[in-house]
Amino acid sequence: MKIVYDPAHVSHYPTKEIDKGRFIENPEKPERINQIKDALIMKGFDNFVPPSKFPINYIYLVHDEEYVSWLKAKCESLSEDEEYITEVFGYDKCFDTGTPIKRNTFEVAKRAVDAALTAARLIDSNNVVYALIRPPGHHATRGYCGGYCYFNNAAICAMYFLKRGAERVAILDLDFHHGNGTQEIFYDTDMVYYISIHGDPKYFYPWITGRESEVGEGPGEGFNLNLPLPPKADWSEYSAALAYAVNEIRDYYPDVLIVSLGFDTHKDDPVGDFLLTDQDYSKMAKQLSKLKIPMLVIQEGGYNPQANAASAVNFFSALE
Ligand code: SP5
Ligand code: ZN
Repeated sequence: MKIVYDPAHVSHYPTKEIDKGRFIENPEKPERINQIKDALIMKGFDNFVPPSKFPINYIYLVHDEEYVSWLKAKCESLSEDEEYITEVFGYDKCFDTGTPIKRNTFEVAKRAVDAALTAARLIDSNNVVYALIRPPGHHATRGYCGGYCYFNNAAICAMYFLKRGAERVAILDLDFHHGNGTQEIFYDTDMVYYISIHGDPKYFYPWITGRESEVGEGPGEGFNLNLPLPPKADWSEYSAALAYAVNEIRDYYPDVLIVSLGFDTHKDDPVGDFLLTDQDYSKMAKQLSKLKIPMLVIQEGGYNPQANAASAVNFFSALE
């Protein structure tokens, strides 16, 4: 399995966020994915590929130019250690106070897109490629950053596949949080089927999206599926939702499946609130392998570096 990884991600390192009016430590740290990389190497995965550069136009397939220029200008206005947290939504093109912007954020977020696109380009009719990237992407909407996400890596890759002639793309979002950005971007199309299993937004971020009643609109009606689970959901509840999702994907018969993979579903994750164990990630991968559809796996959340590493090793060992 090819793994696309770019060591330059370390130069985006948010340190804080505002949660319920207080500063807390920001968990979206470089160690999150470096520990995954080290553990995969230890396990014998050695097919690492550096990202190629792609033109900025790929980002415009998904994001508004106004948002992209705002983010770039904001980064350029900051000094080395300055960390900008949104003050007024709408004036700032960021929808929460958990997504700090630093001087290198634009550059690193762009490089994550490049790594994801490099992985997408490596997809052929019968393989799995893993984009081991940060910052994550699934909360980023067309016009806003948020939820530690700046560019929607998975959505940009879906557009890439459509441009390259795919007729149908499925996105299975397994991060603990609902991918409000990805849902929004493809809400009105039947060419991308977005399916997400996540903590019920009645209790968890992003609060305002992720309900079962959100089914898509216009031609997209029926091509958006939310499977919210209660707090402390374990493998018995999770696997039932996953089996349902896998059946939906099989019936849709996409040319490619993009998996937005977050390990914040792990029982030891400090942000998520499910109870999945290390072993459950092997079972998860086995269910997905049955599909026999080319699979682009894109890293989203997961905030306990050790749990991330164990989960990733089990997931990718079971896929191979
Ligand atoms: C990509 C991704 O996983 N983004 C998640 C963003 C979640 N941000 C808000 C988290 C607020 C949680 N506050 C509770 C602190 C628990 N100790
Ligand atoms: Zn998450």
